[in-house]
Amino acid sequence: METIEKTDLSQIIKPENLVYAKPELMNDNPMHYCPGCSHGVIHKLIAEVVEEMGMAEKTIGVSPVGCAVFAYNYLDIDWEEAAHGRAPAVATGIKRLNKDKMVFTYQGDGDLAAIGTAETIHAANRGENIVIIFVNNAIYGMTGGQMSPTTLEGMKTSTCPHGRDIELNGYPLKISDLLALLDGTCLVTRQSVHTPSAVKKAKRTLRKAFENSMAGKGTSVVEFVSTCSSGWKQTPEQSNNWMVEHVFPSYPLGDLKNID
Ligand SMILES: Cc1ncc(C[n+]2csc(CCOP(=O)(O)OP(=O)(O)O)c2C)c(N)n1
Repeated sequence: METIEKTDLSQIIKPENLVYAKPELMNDNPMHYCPGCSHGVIHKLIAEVVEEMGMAEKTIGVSPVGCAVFAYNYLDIDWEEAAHGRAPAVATGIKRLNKDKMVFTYQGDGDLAAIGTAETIHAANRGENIVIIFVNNAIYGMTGGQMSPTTLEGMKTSTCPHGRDIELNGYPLKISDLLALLDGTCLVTRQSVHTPSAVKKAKRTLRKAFENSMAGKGTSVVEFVSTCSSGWKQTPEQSNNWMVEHVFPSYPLGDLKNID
């Protein structure tokens, strides 16, 4: 088979002309995520922040079940796998035994706000010094687009093809708002990566969250309101627009709590 030689960009691009470089912590494995999925950009932000903080050797991610499970294929840090919903409990144990490590969970809404509600609320209520990264695409992406607790009213999914019915299914769960009420949380914020400026803002907030965890300030929760073009049955562009038009009004971006 023909081998493709890797081009050493540093030989071609002068440092003063370099506008972007892939973080070293992101490896060259081809990503399996669907076109338009937010996971890739969020992975990149984690890699950049960890790298810029000089914490590459001291960061441990905990990924449970859902599309997030494959994060360990792309980010060259230490990872621990957790059962569905259990990441905050596993992260608690890791952080308590390794106080010098920077520990975070990486969870979807089905994972964090359904099967893992108890683990999430209690870890945050204990004020564990971990970062909870919550990728909220309002759907169970990996298993075929079923309704999740955060699915919007009227939103169609494979298990509510006529749209979420409040009488039947209850209200969309604003779990970050709940977490902000707990004394153990120091930062609870809702971000997105749908535009370059949103990405920049999200990165700053993510860094603050990681710094909080190392300063022992308690639990930081960074929710990323995200797209799932496959689950939503839209093109990447449509899903980005649909998120702005329909999801942001229910899950508005910004800090819900930020204690310095
Ligand atoms: C104990 C257990 N129950 C159910 C499943 C099946 N399952 C795998 S992924 C998933 C949904 C994950 O959805 P979400 O957390 O929203 O993540 P996404 O795939 O949307 O990123 C479910 C129910 C499982 N693997 N383990």
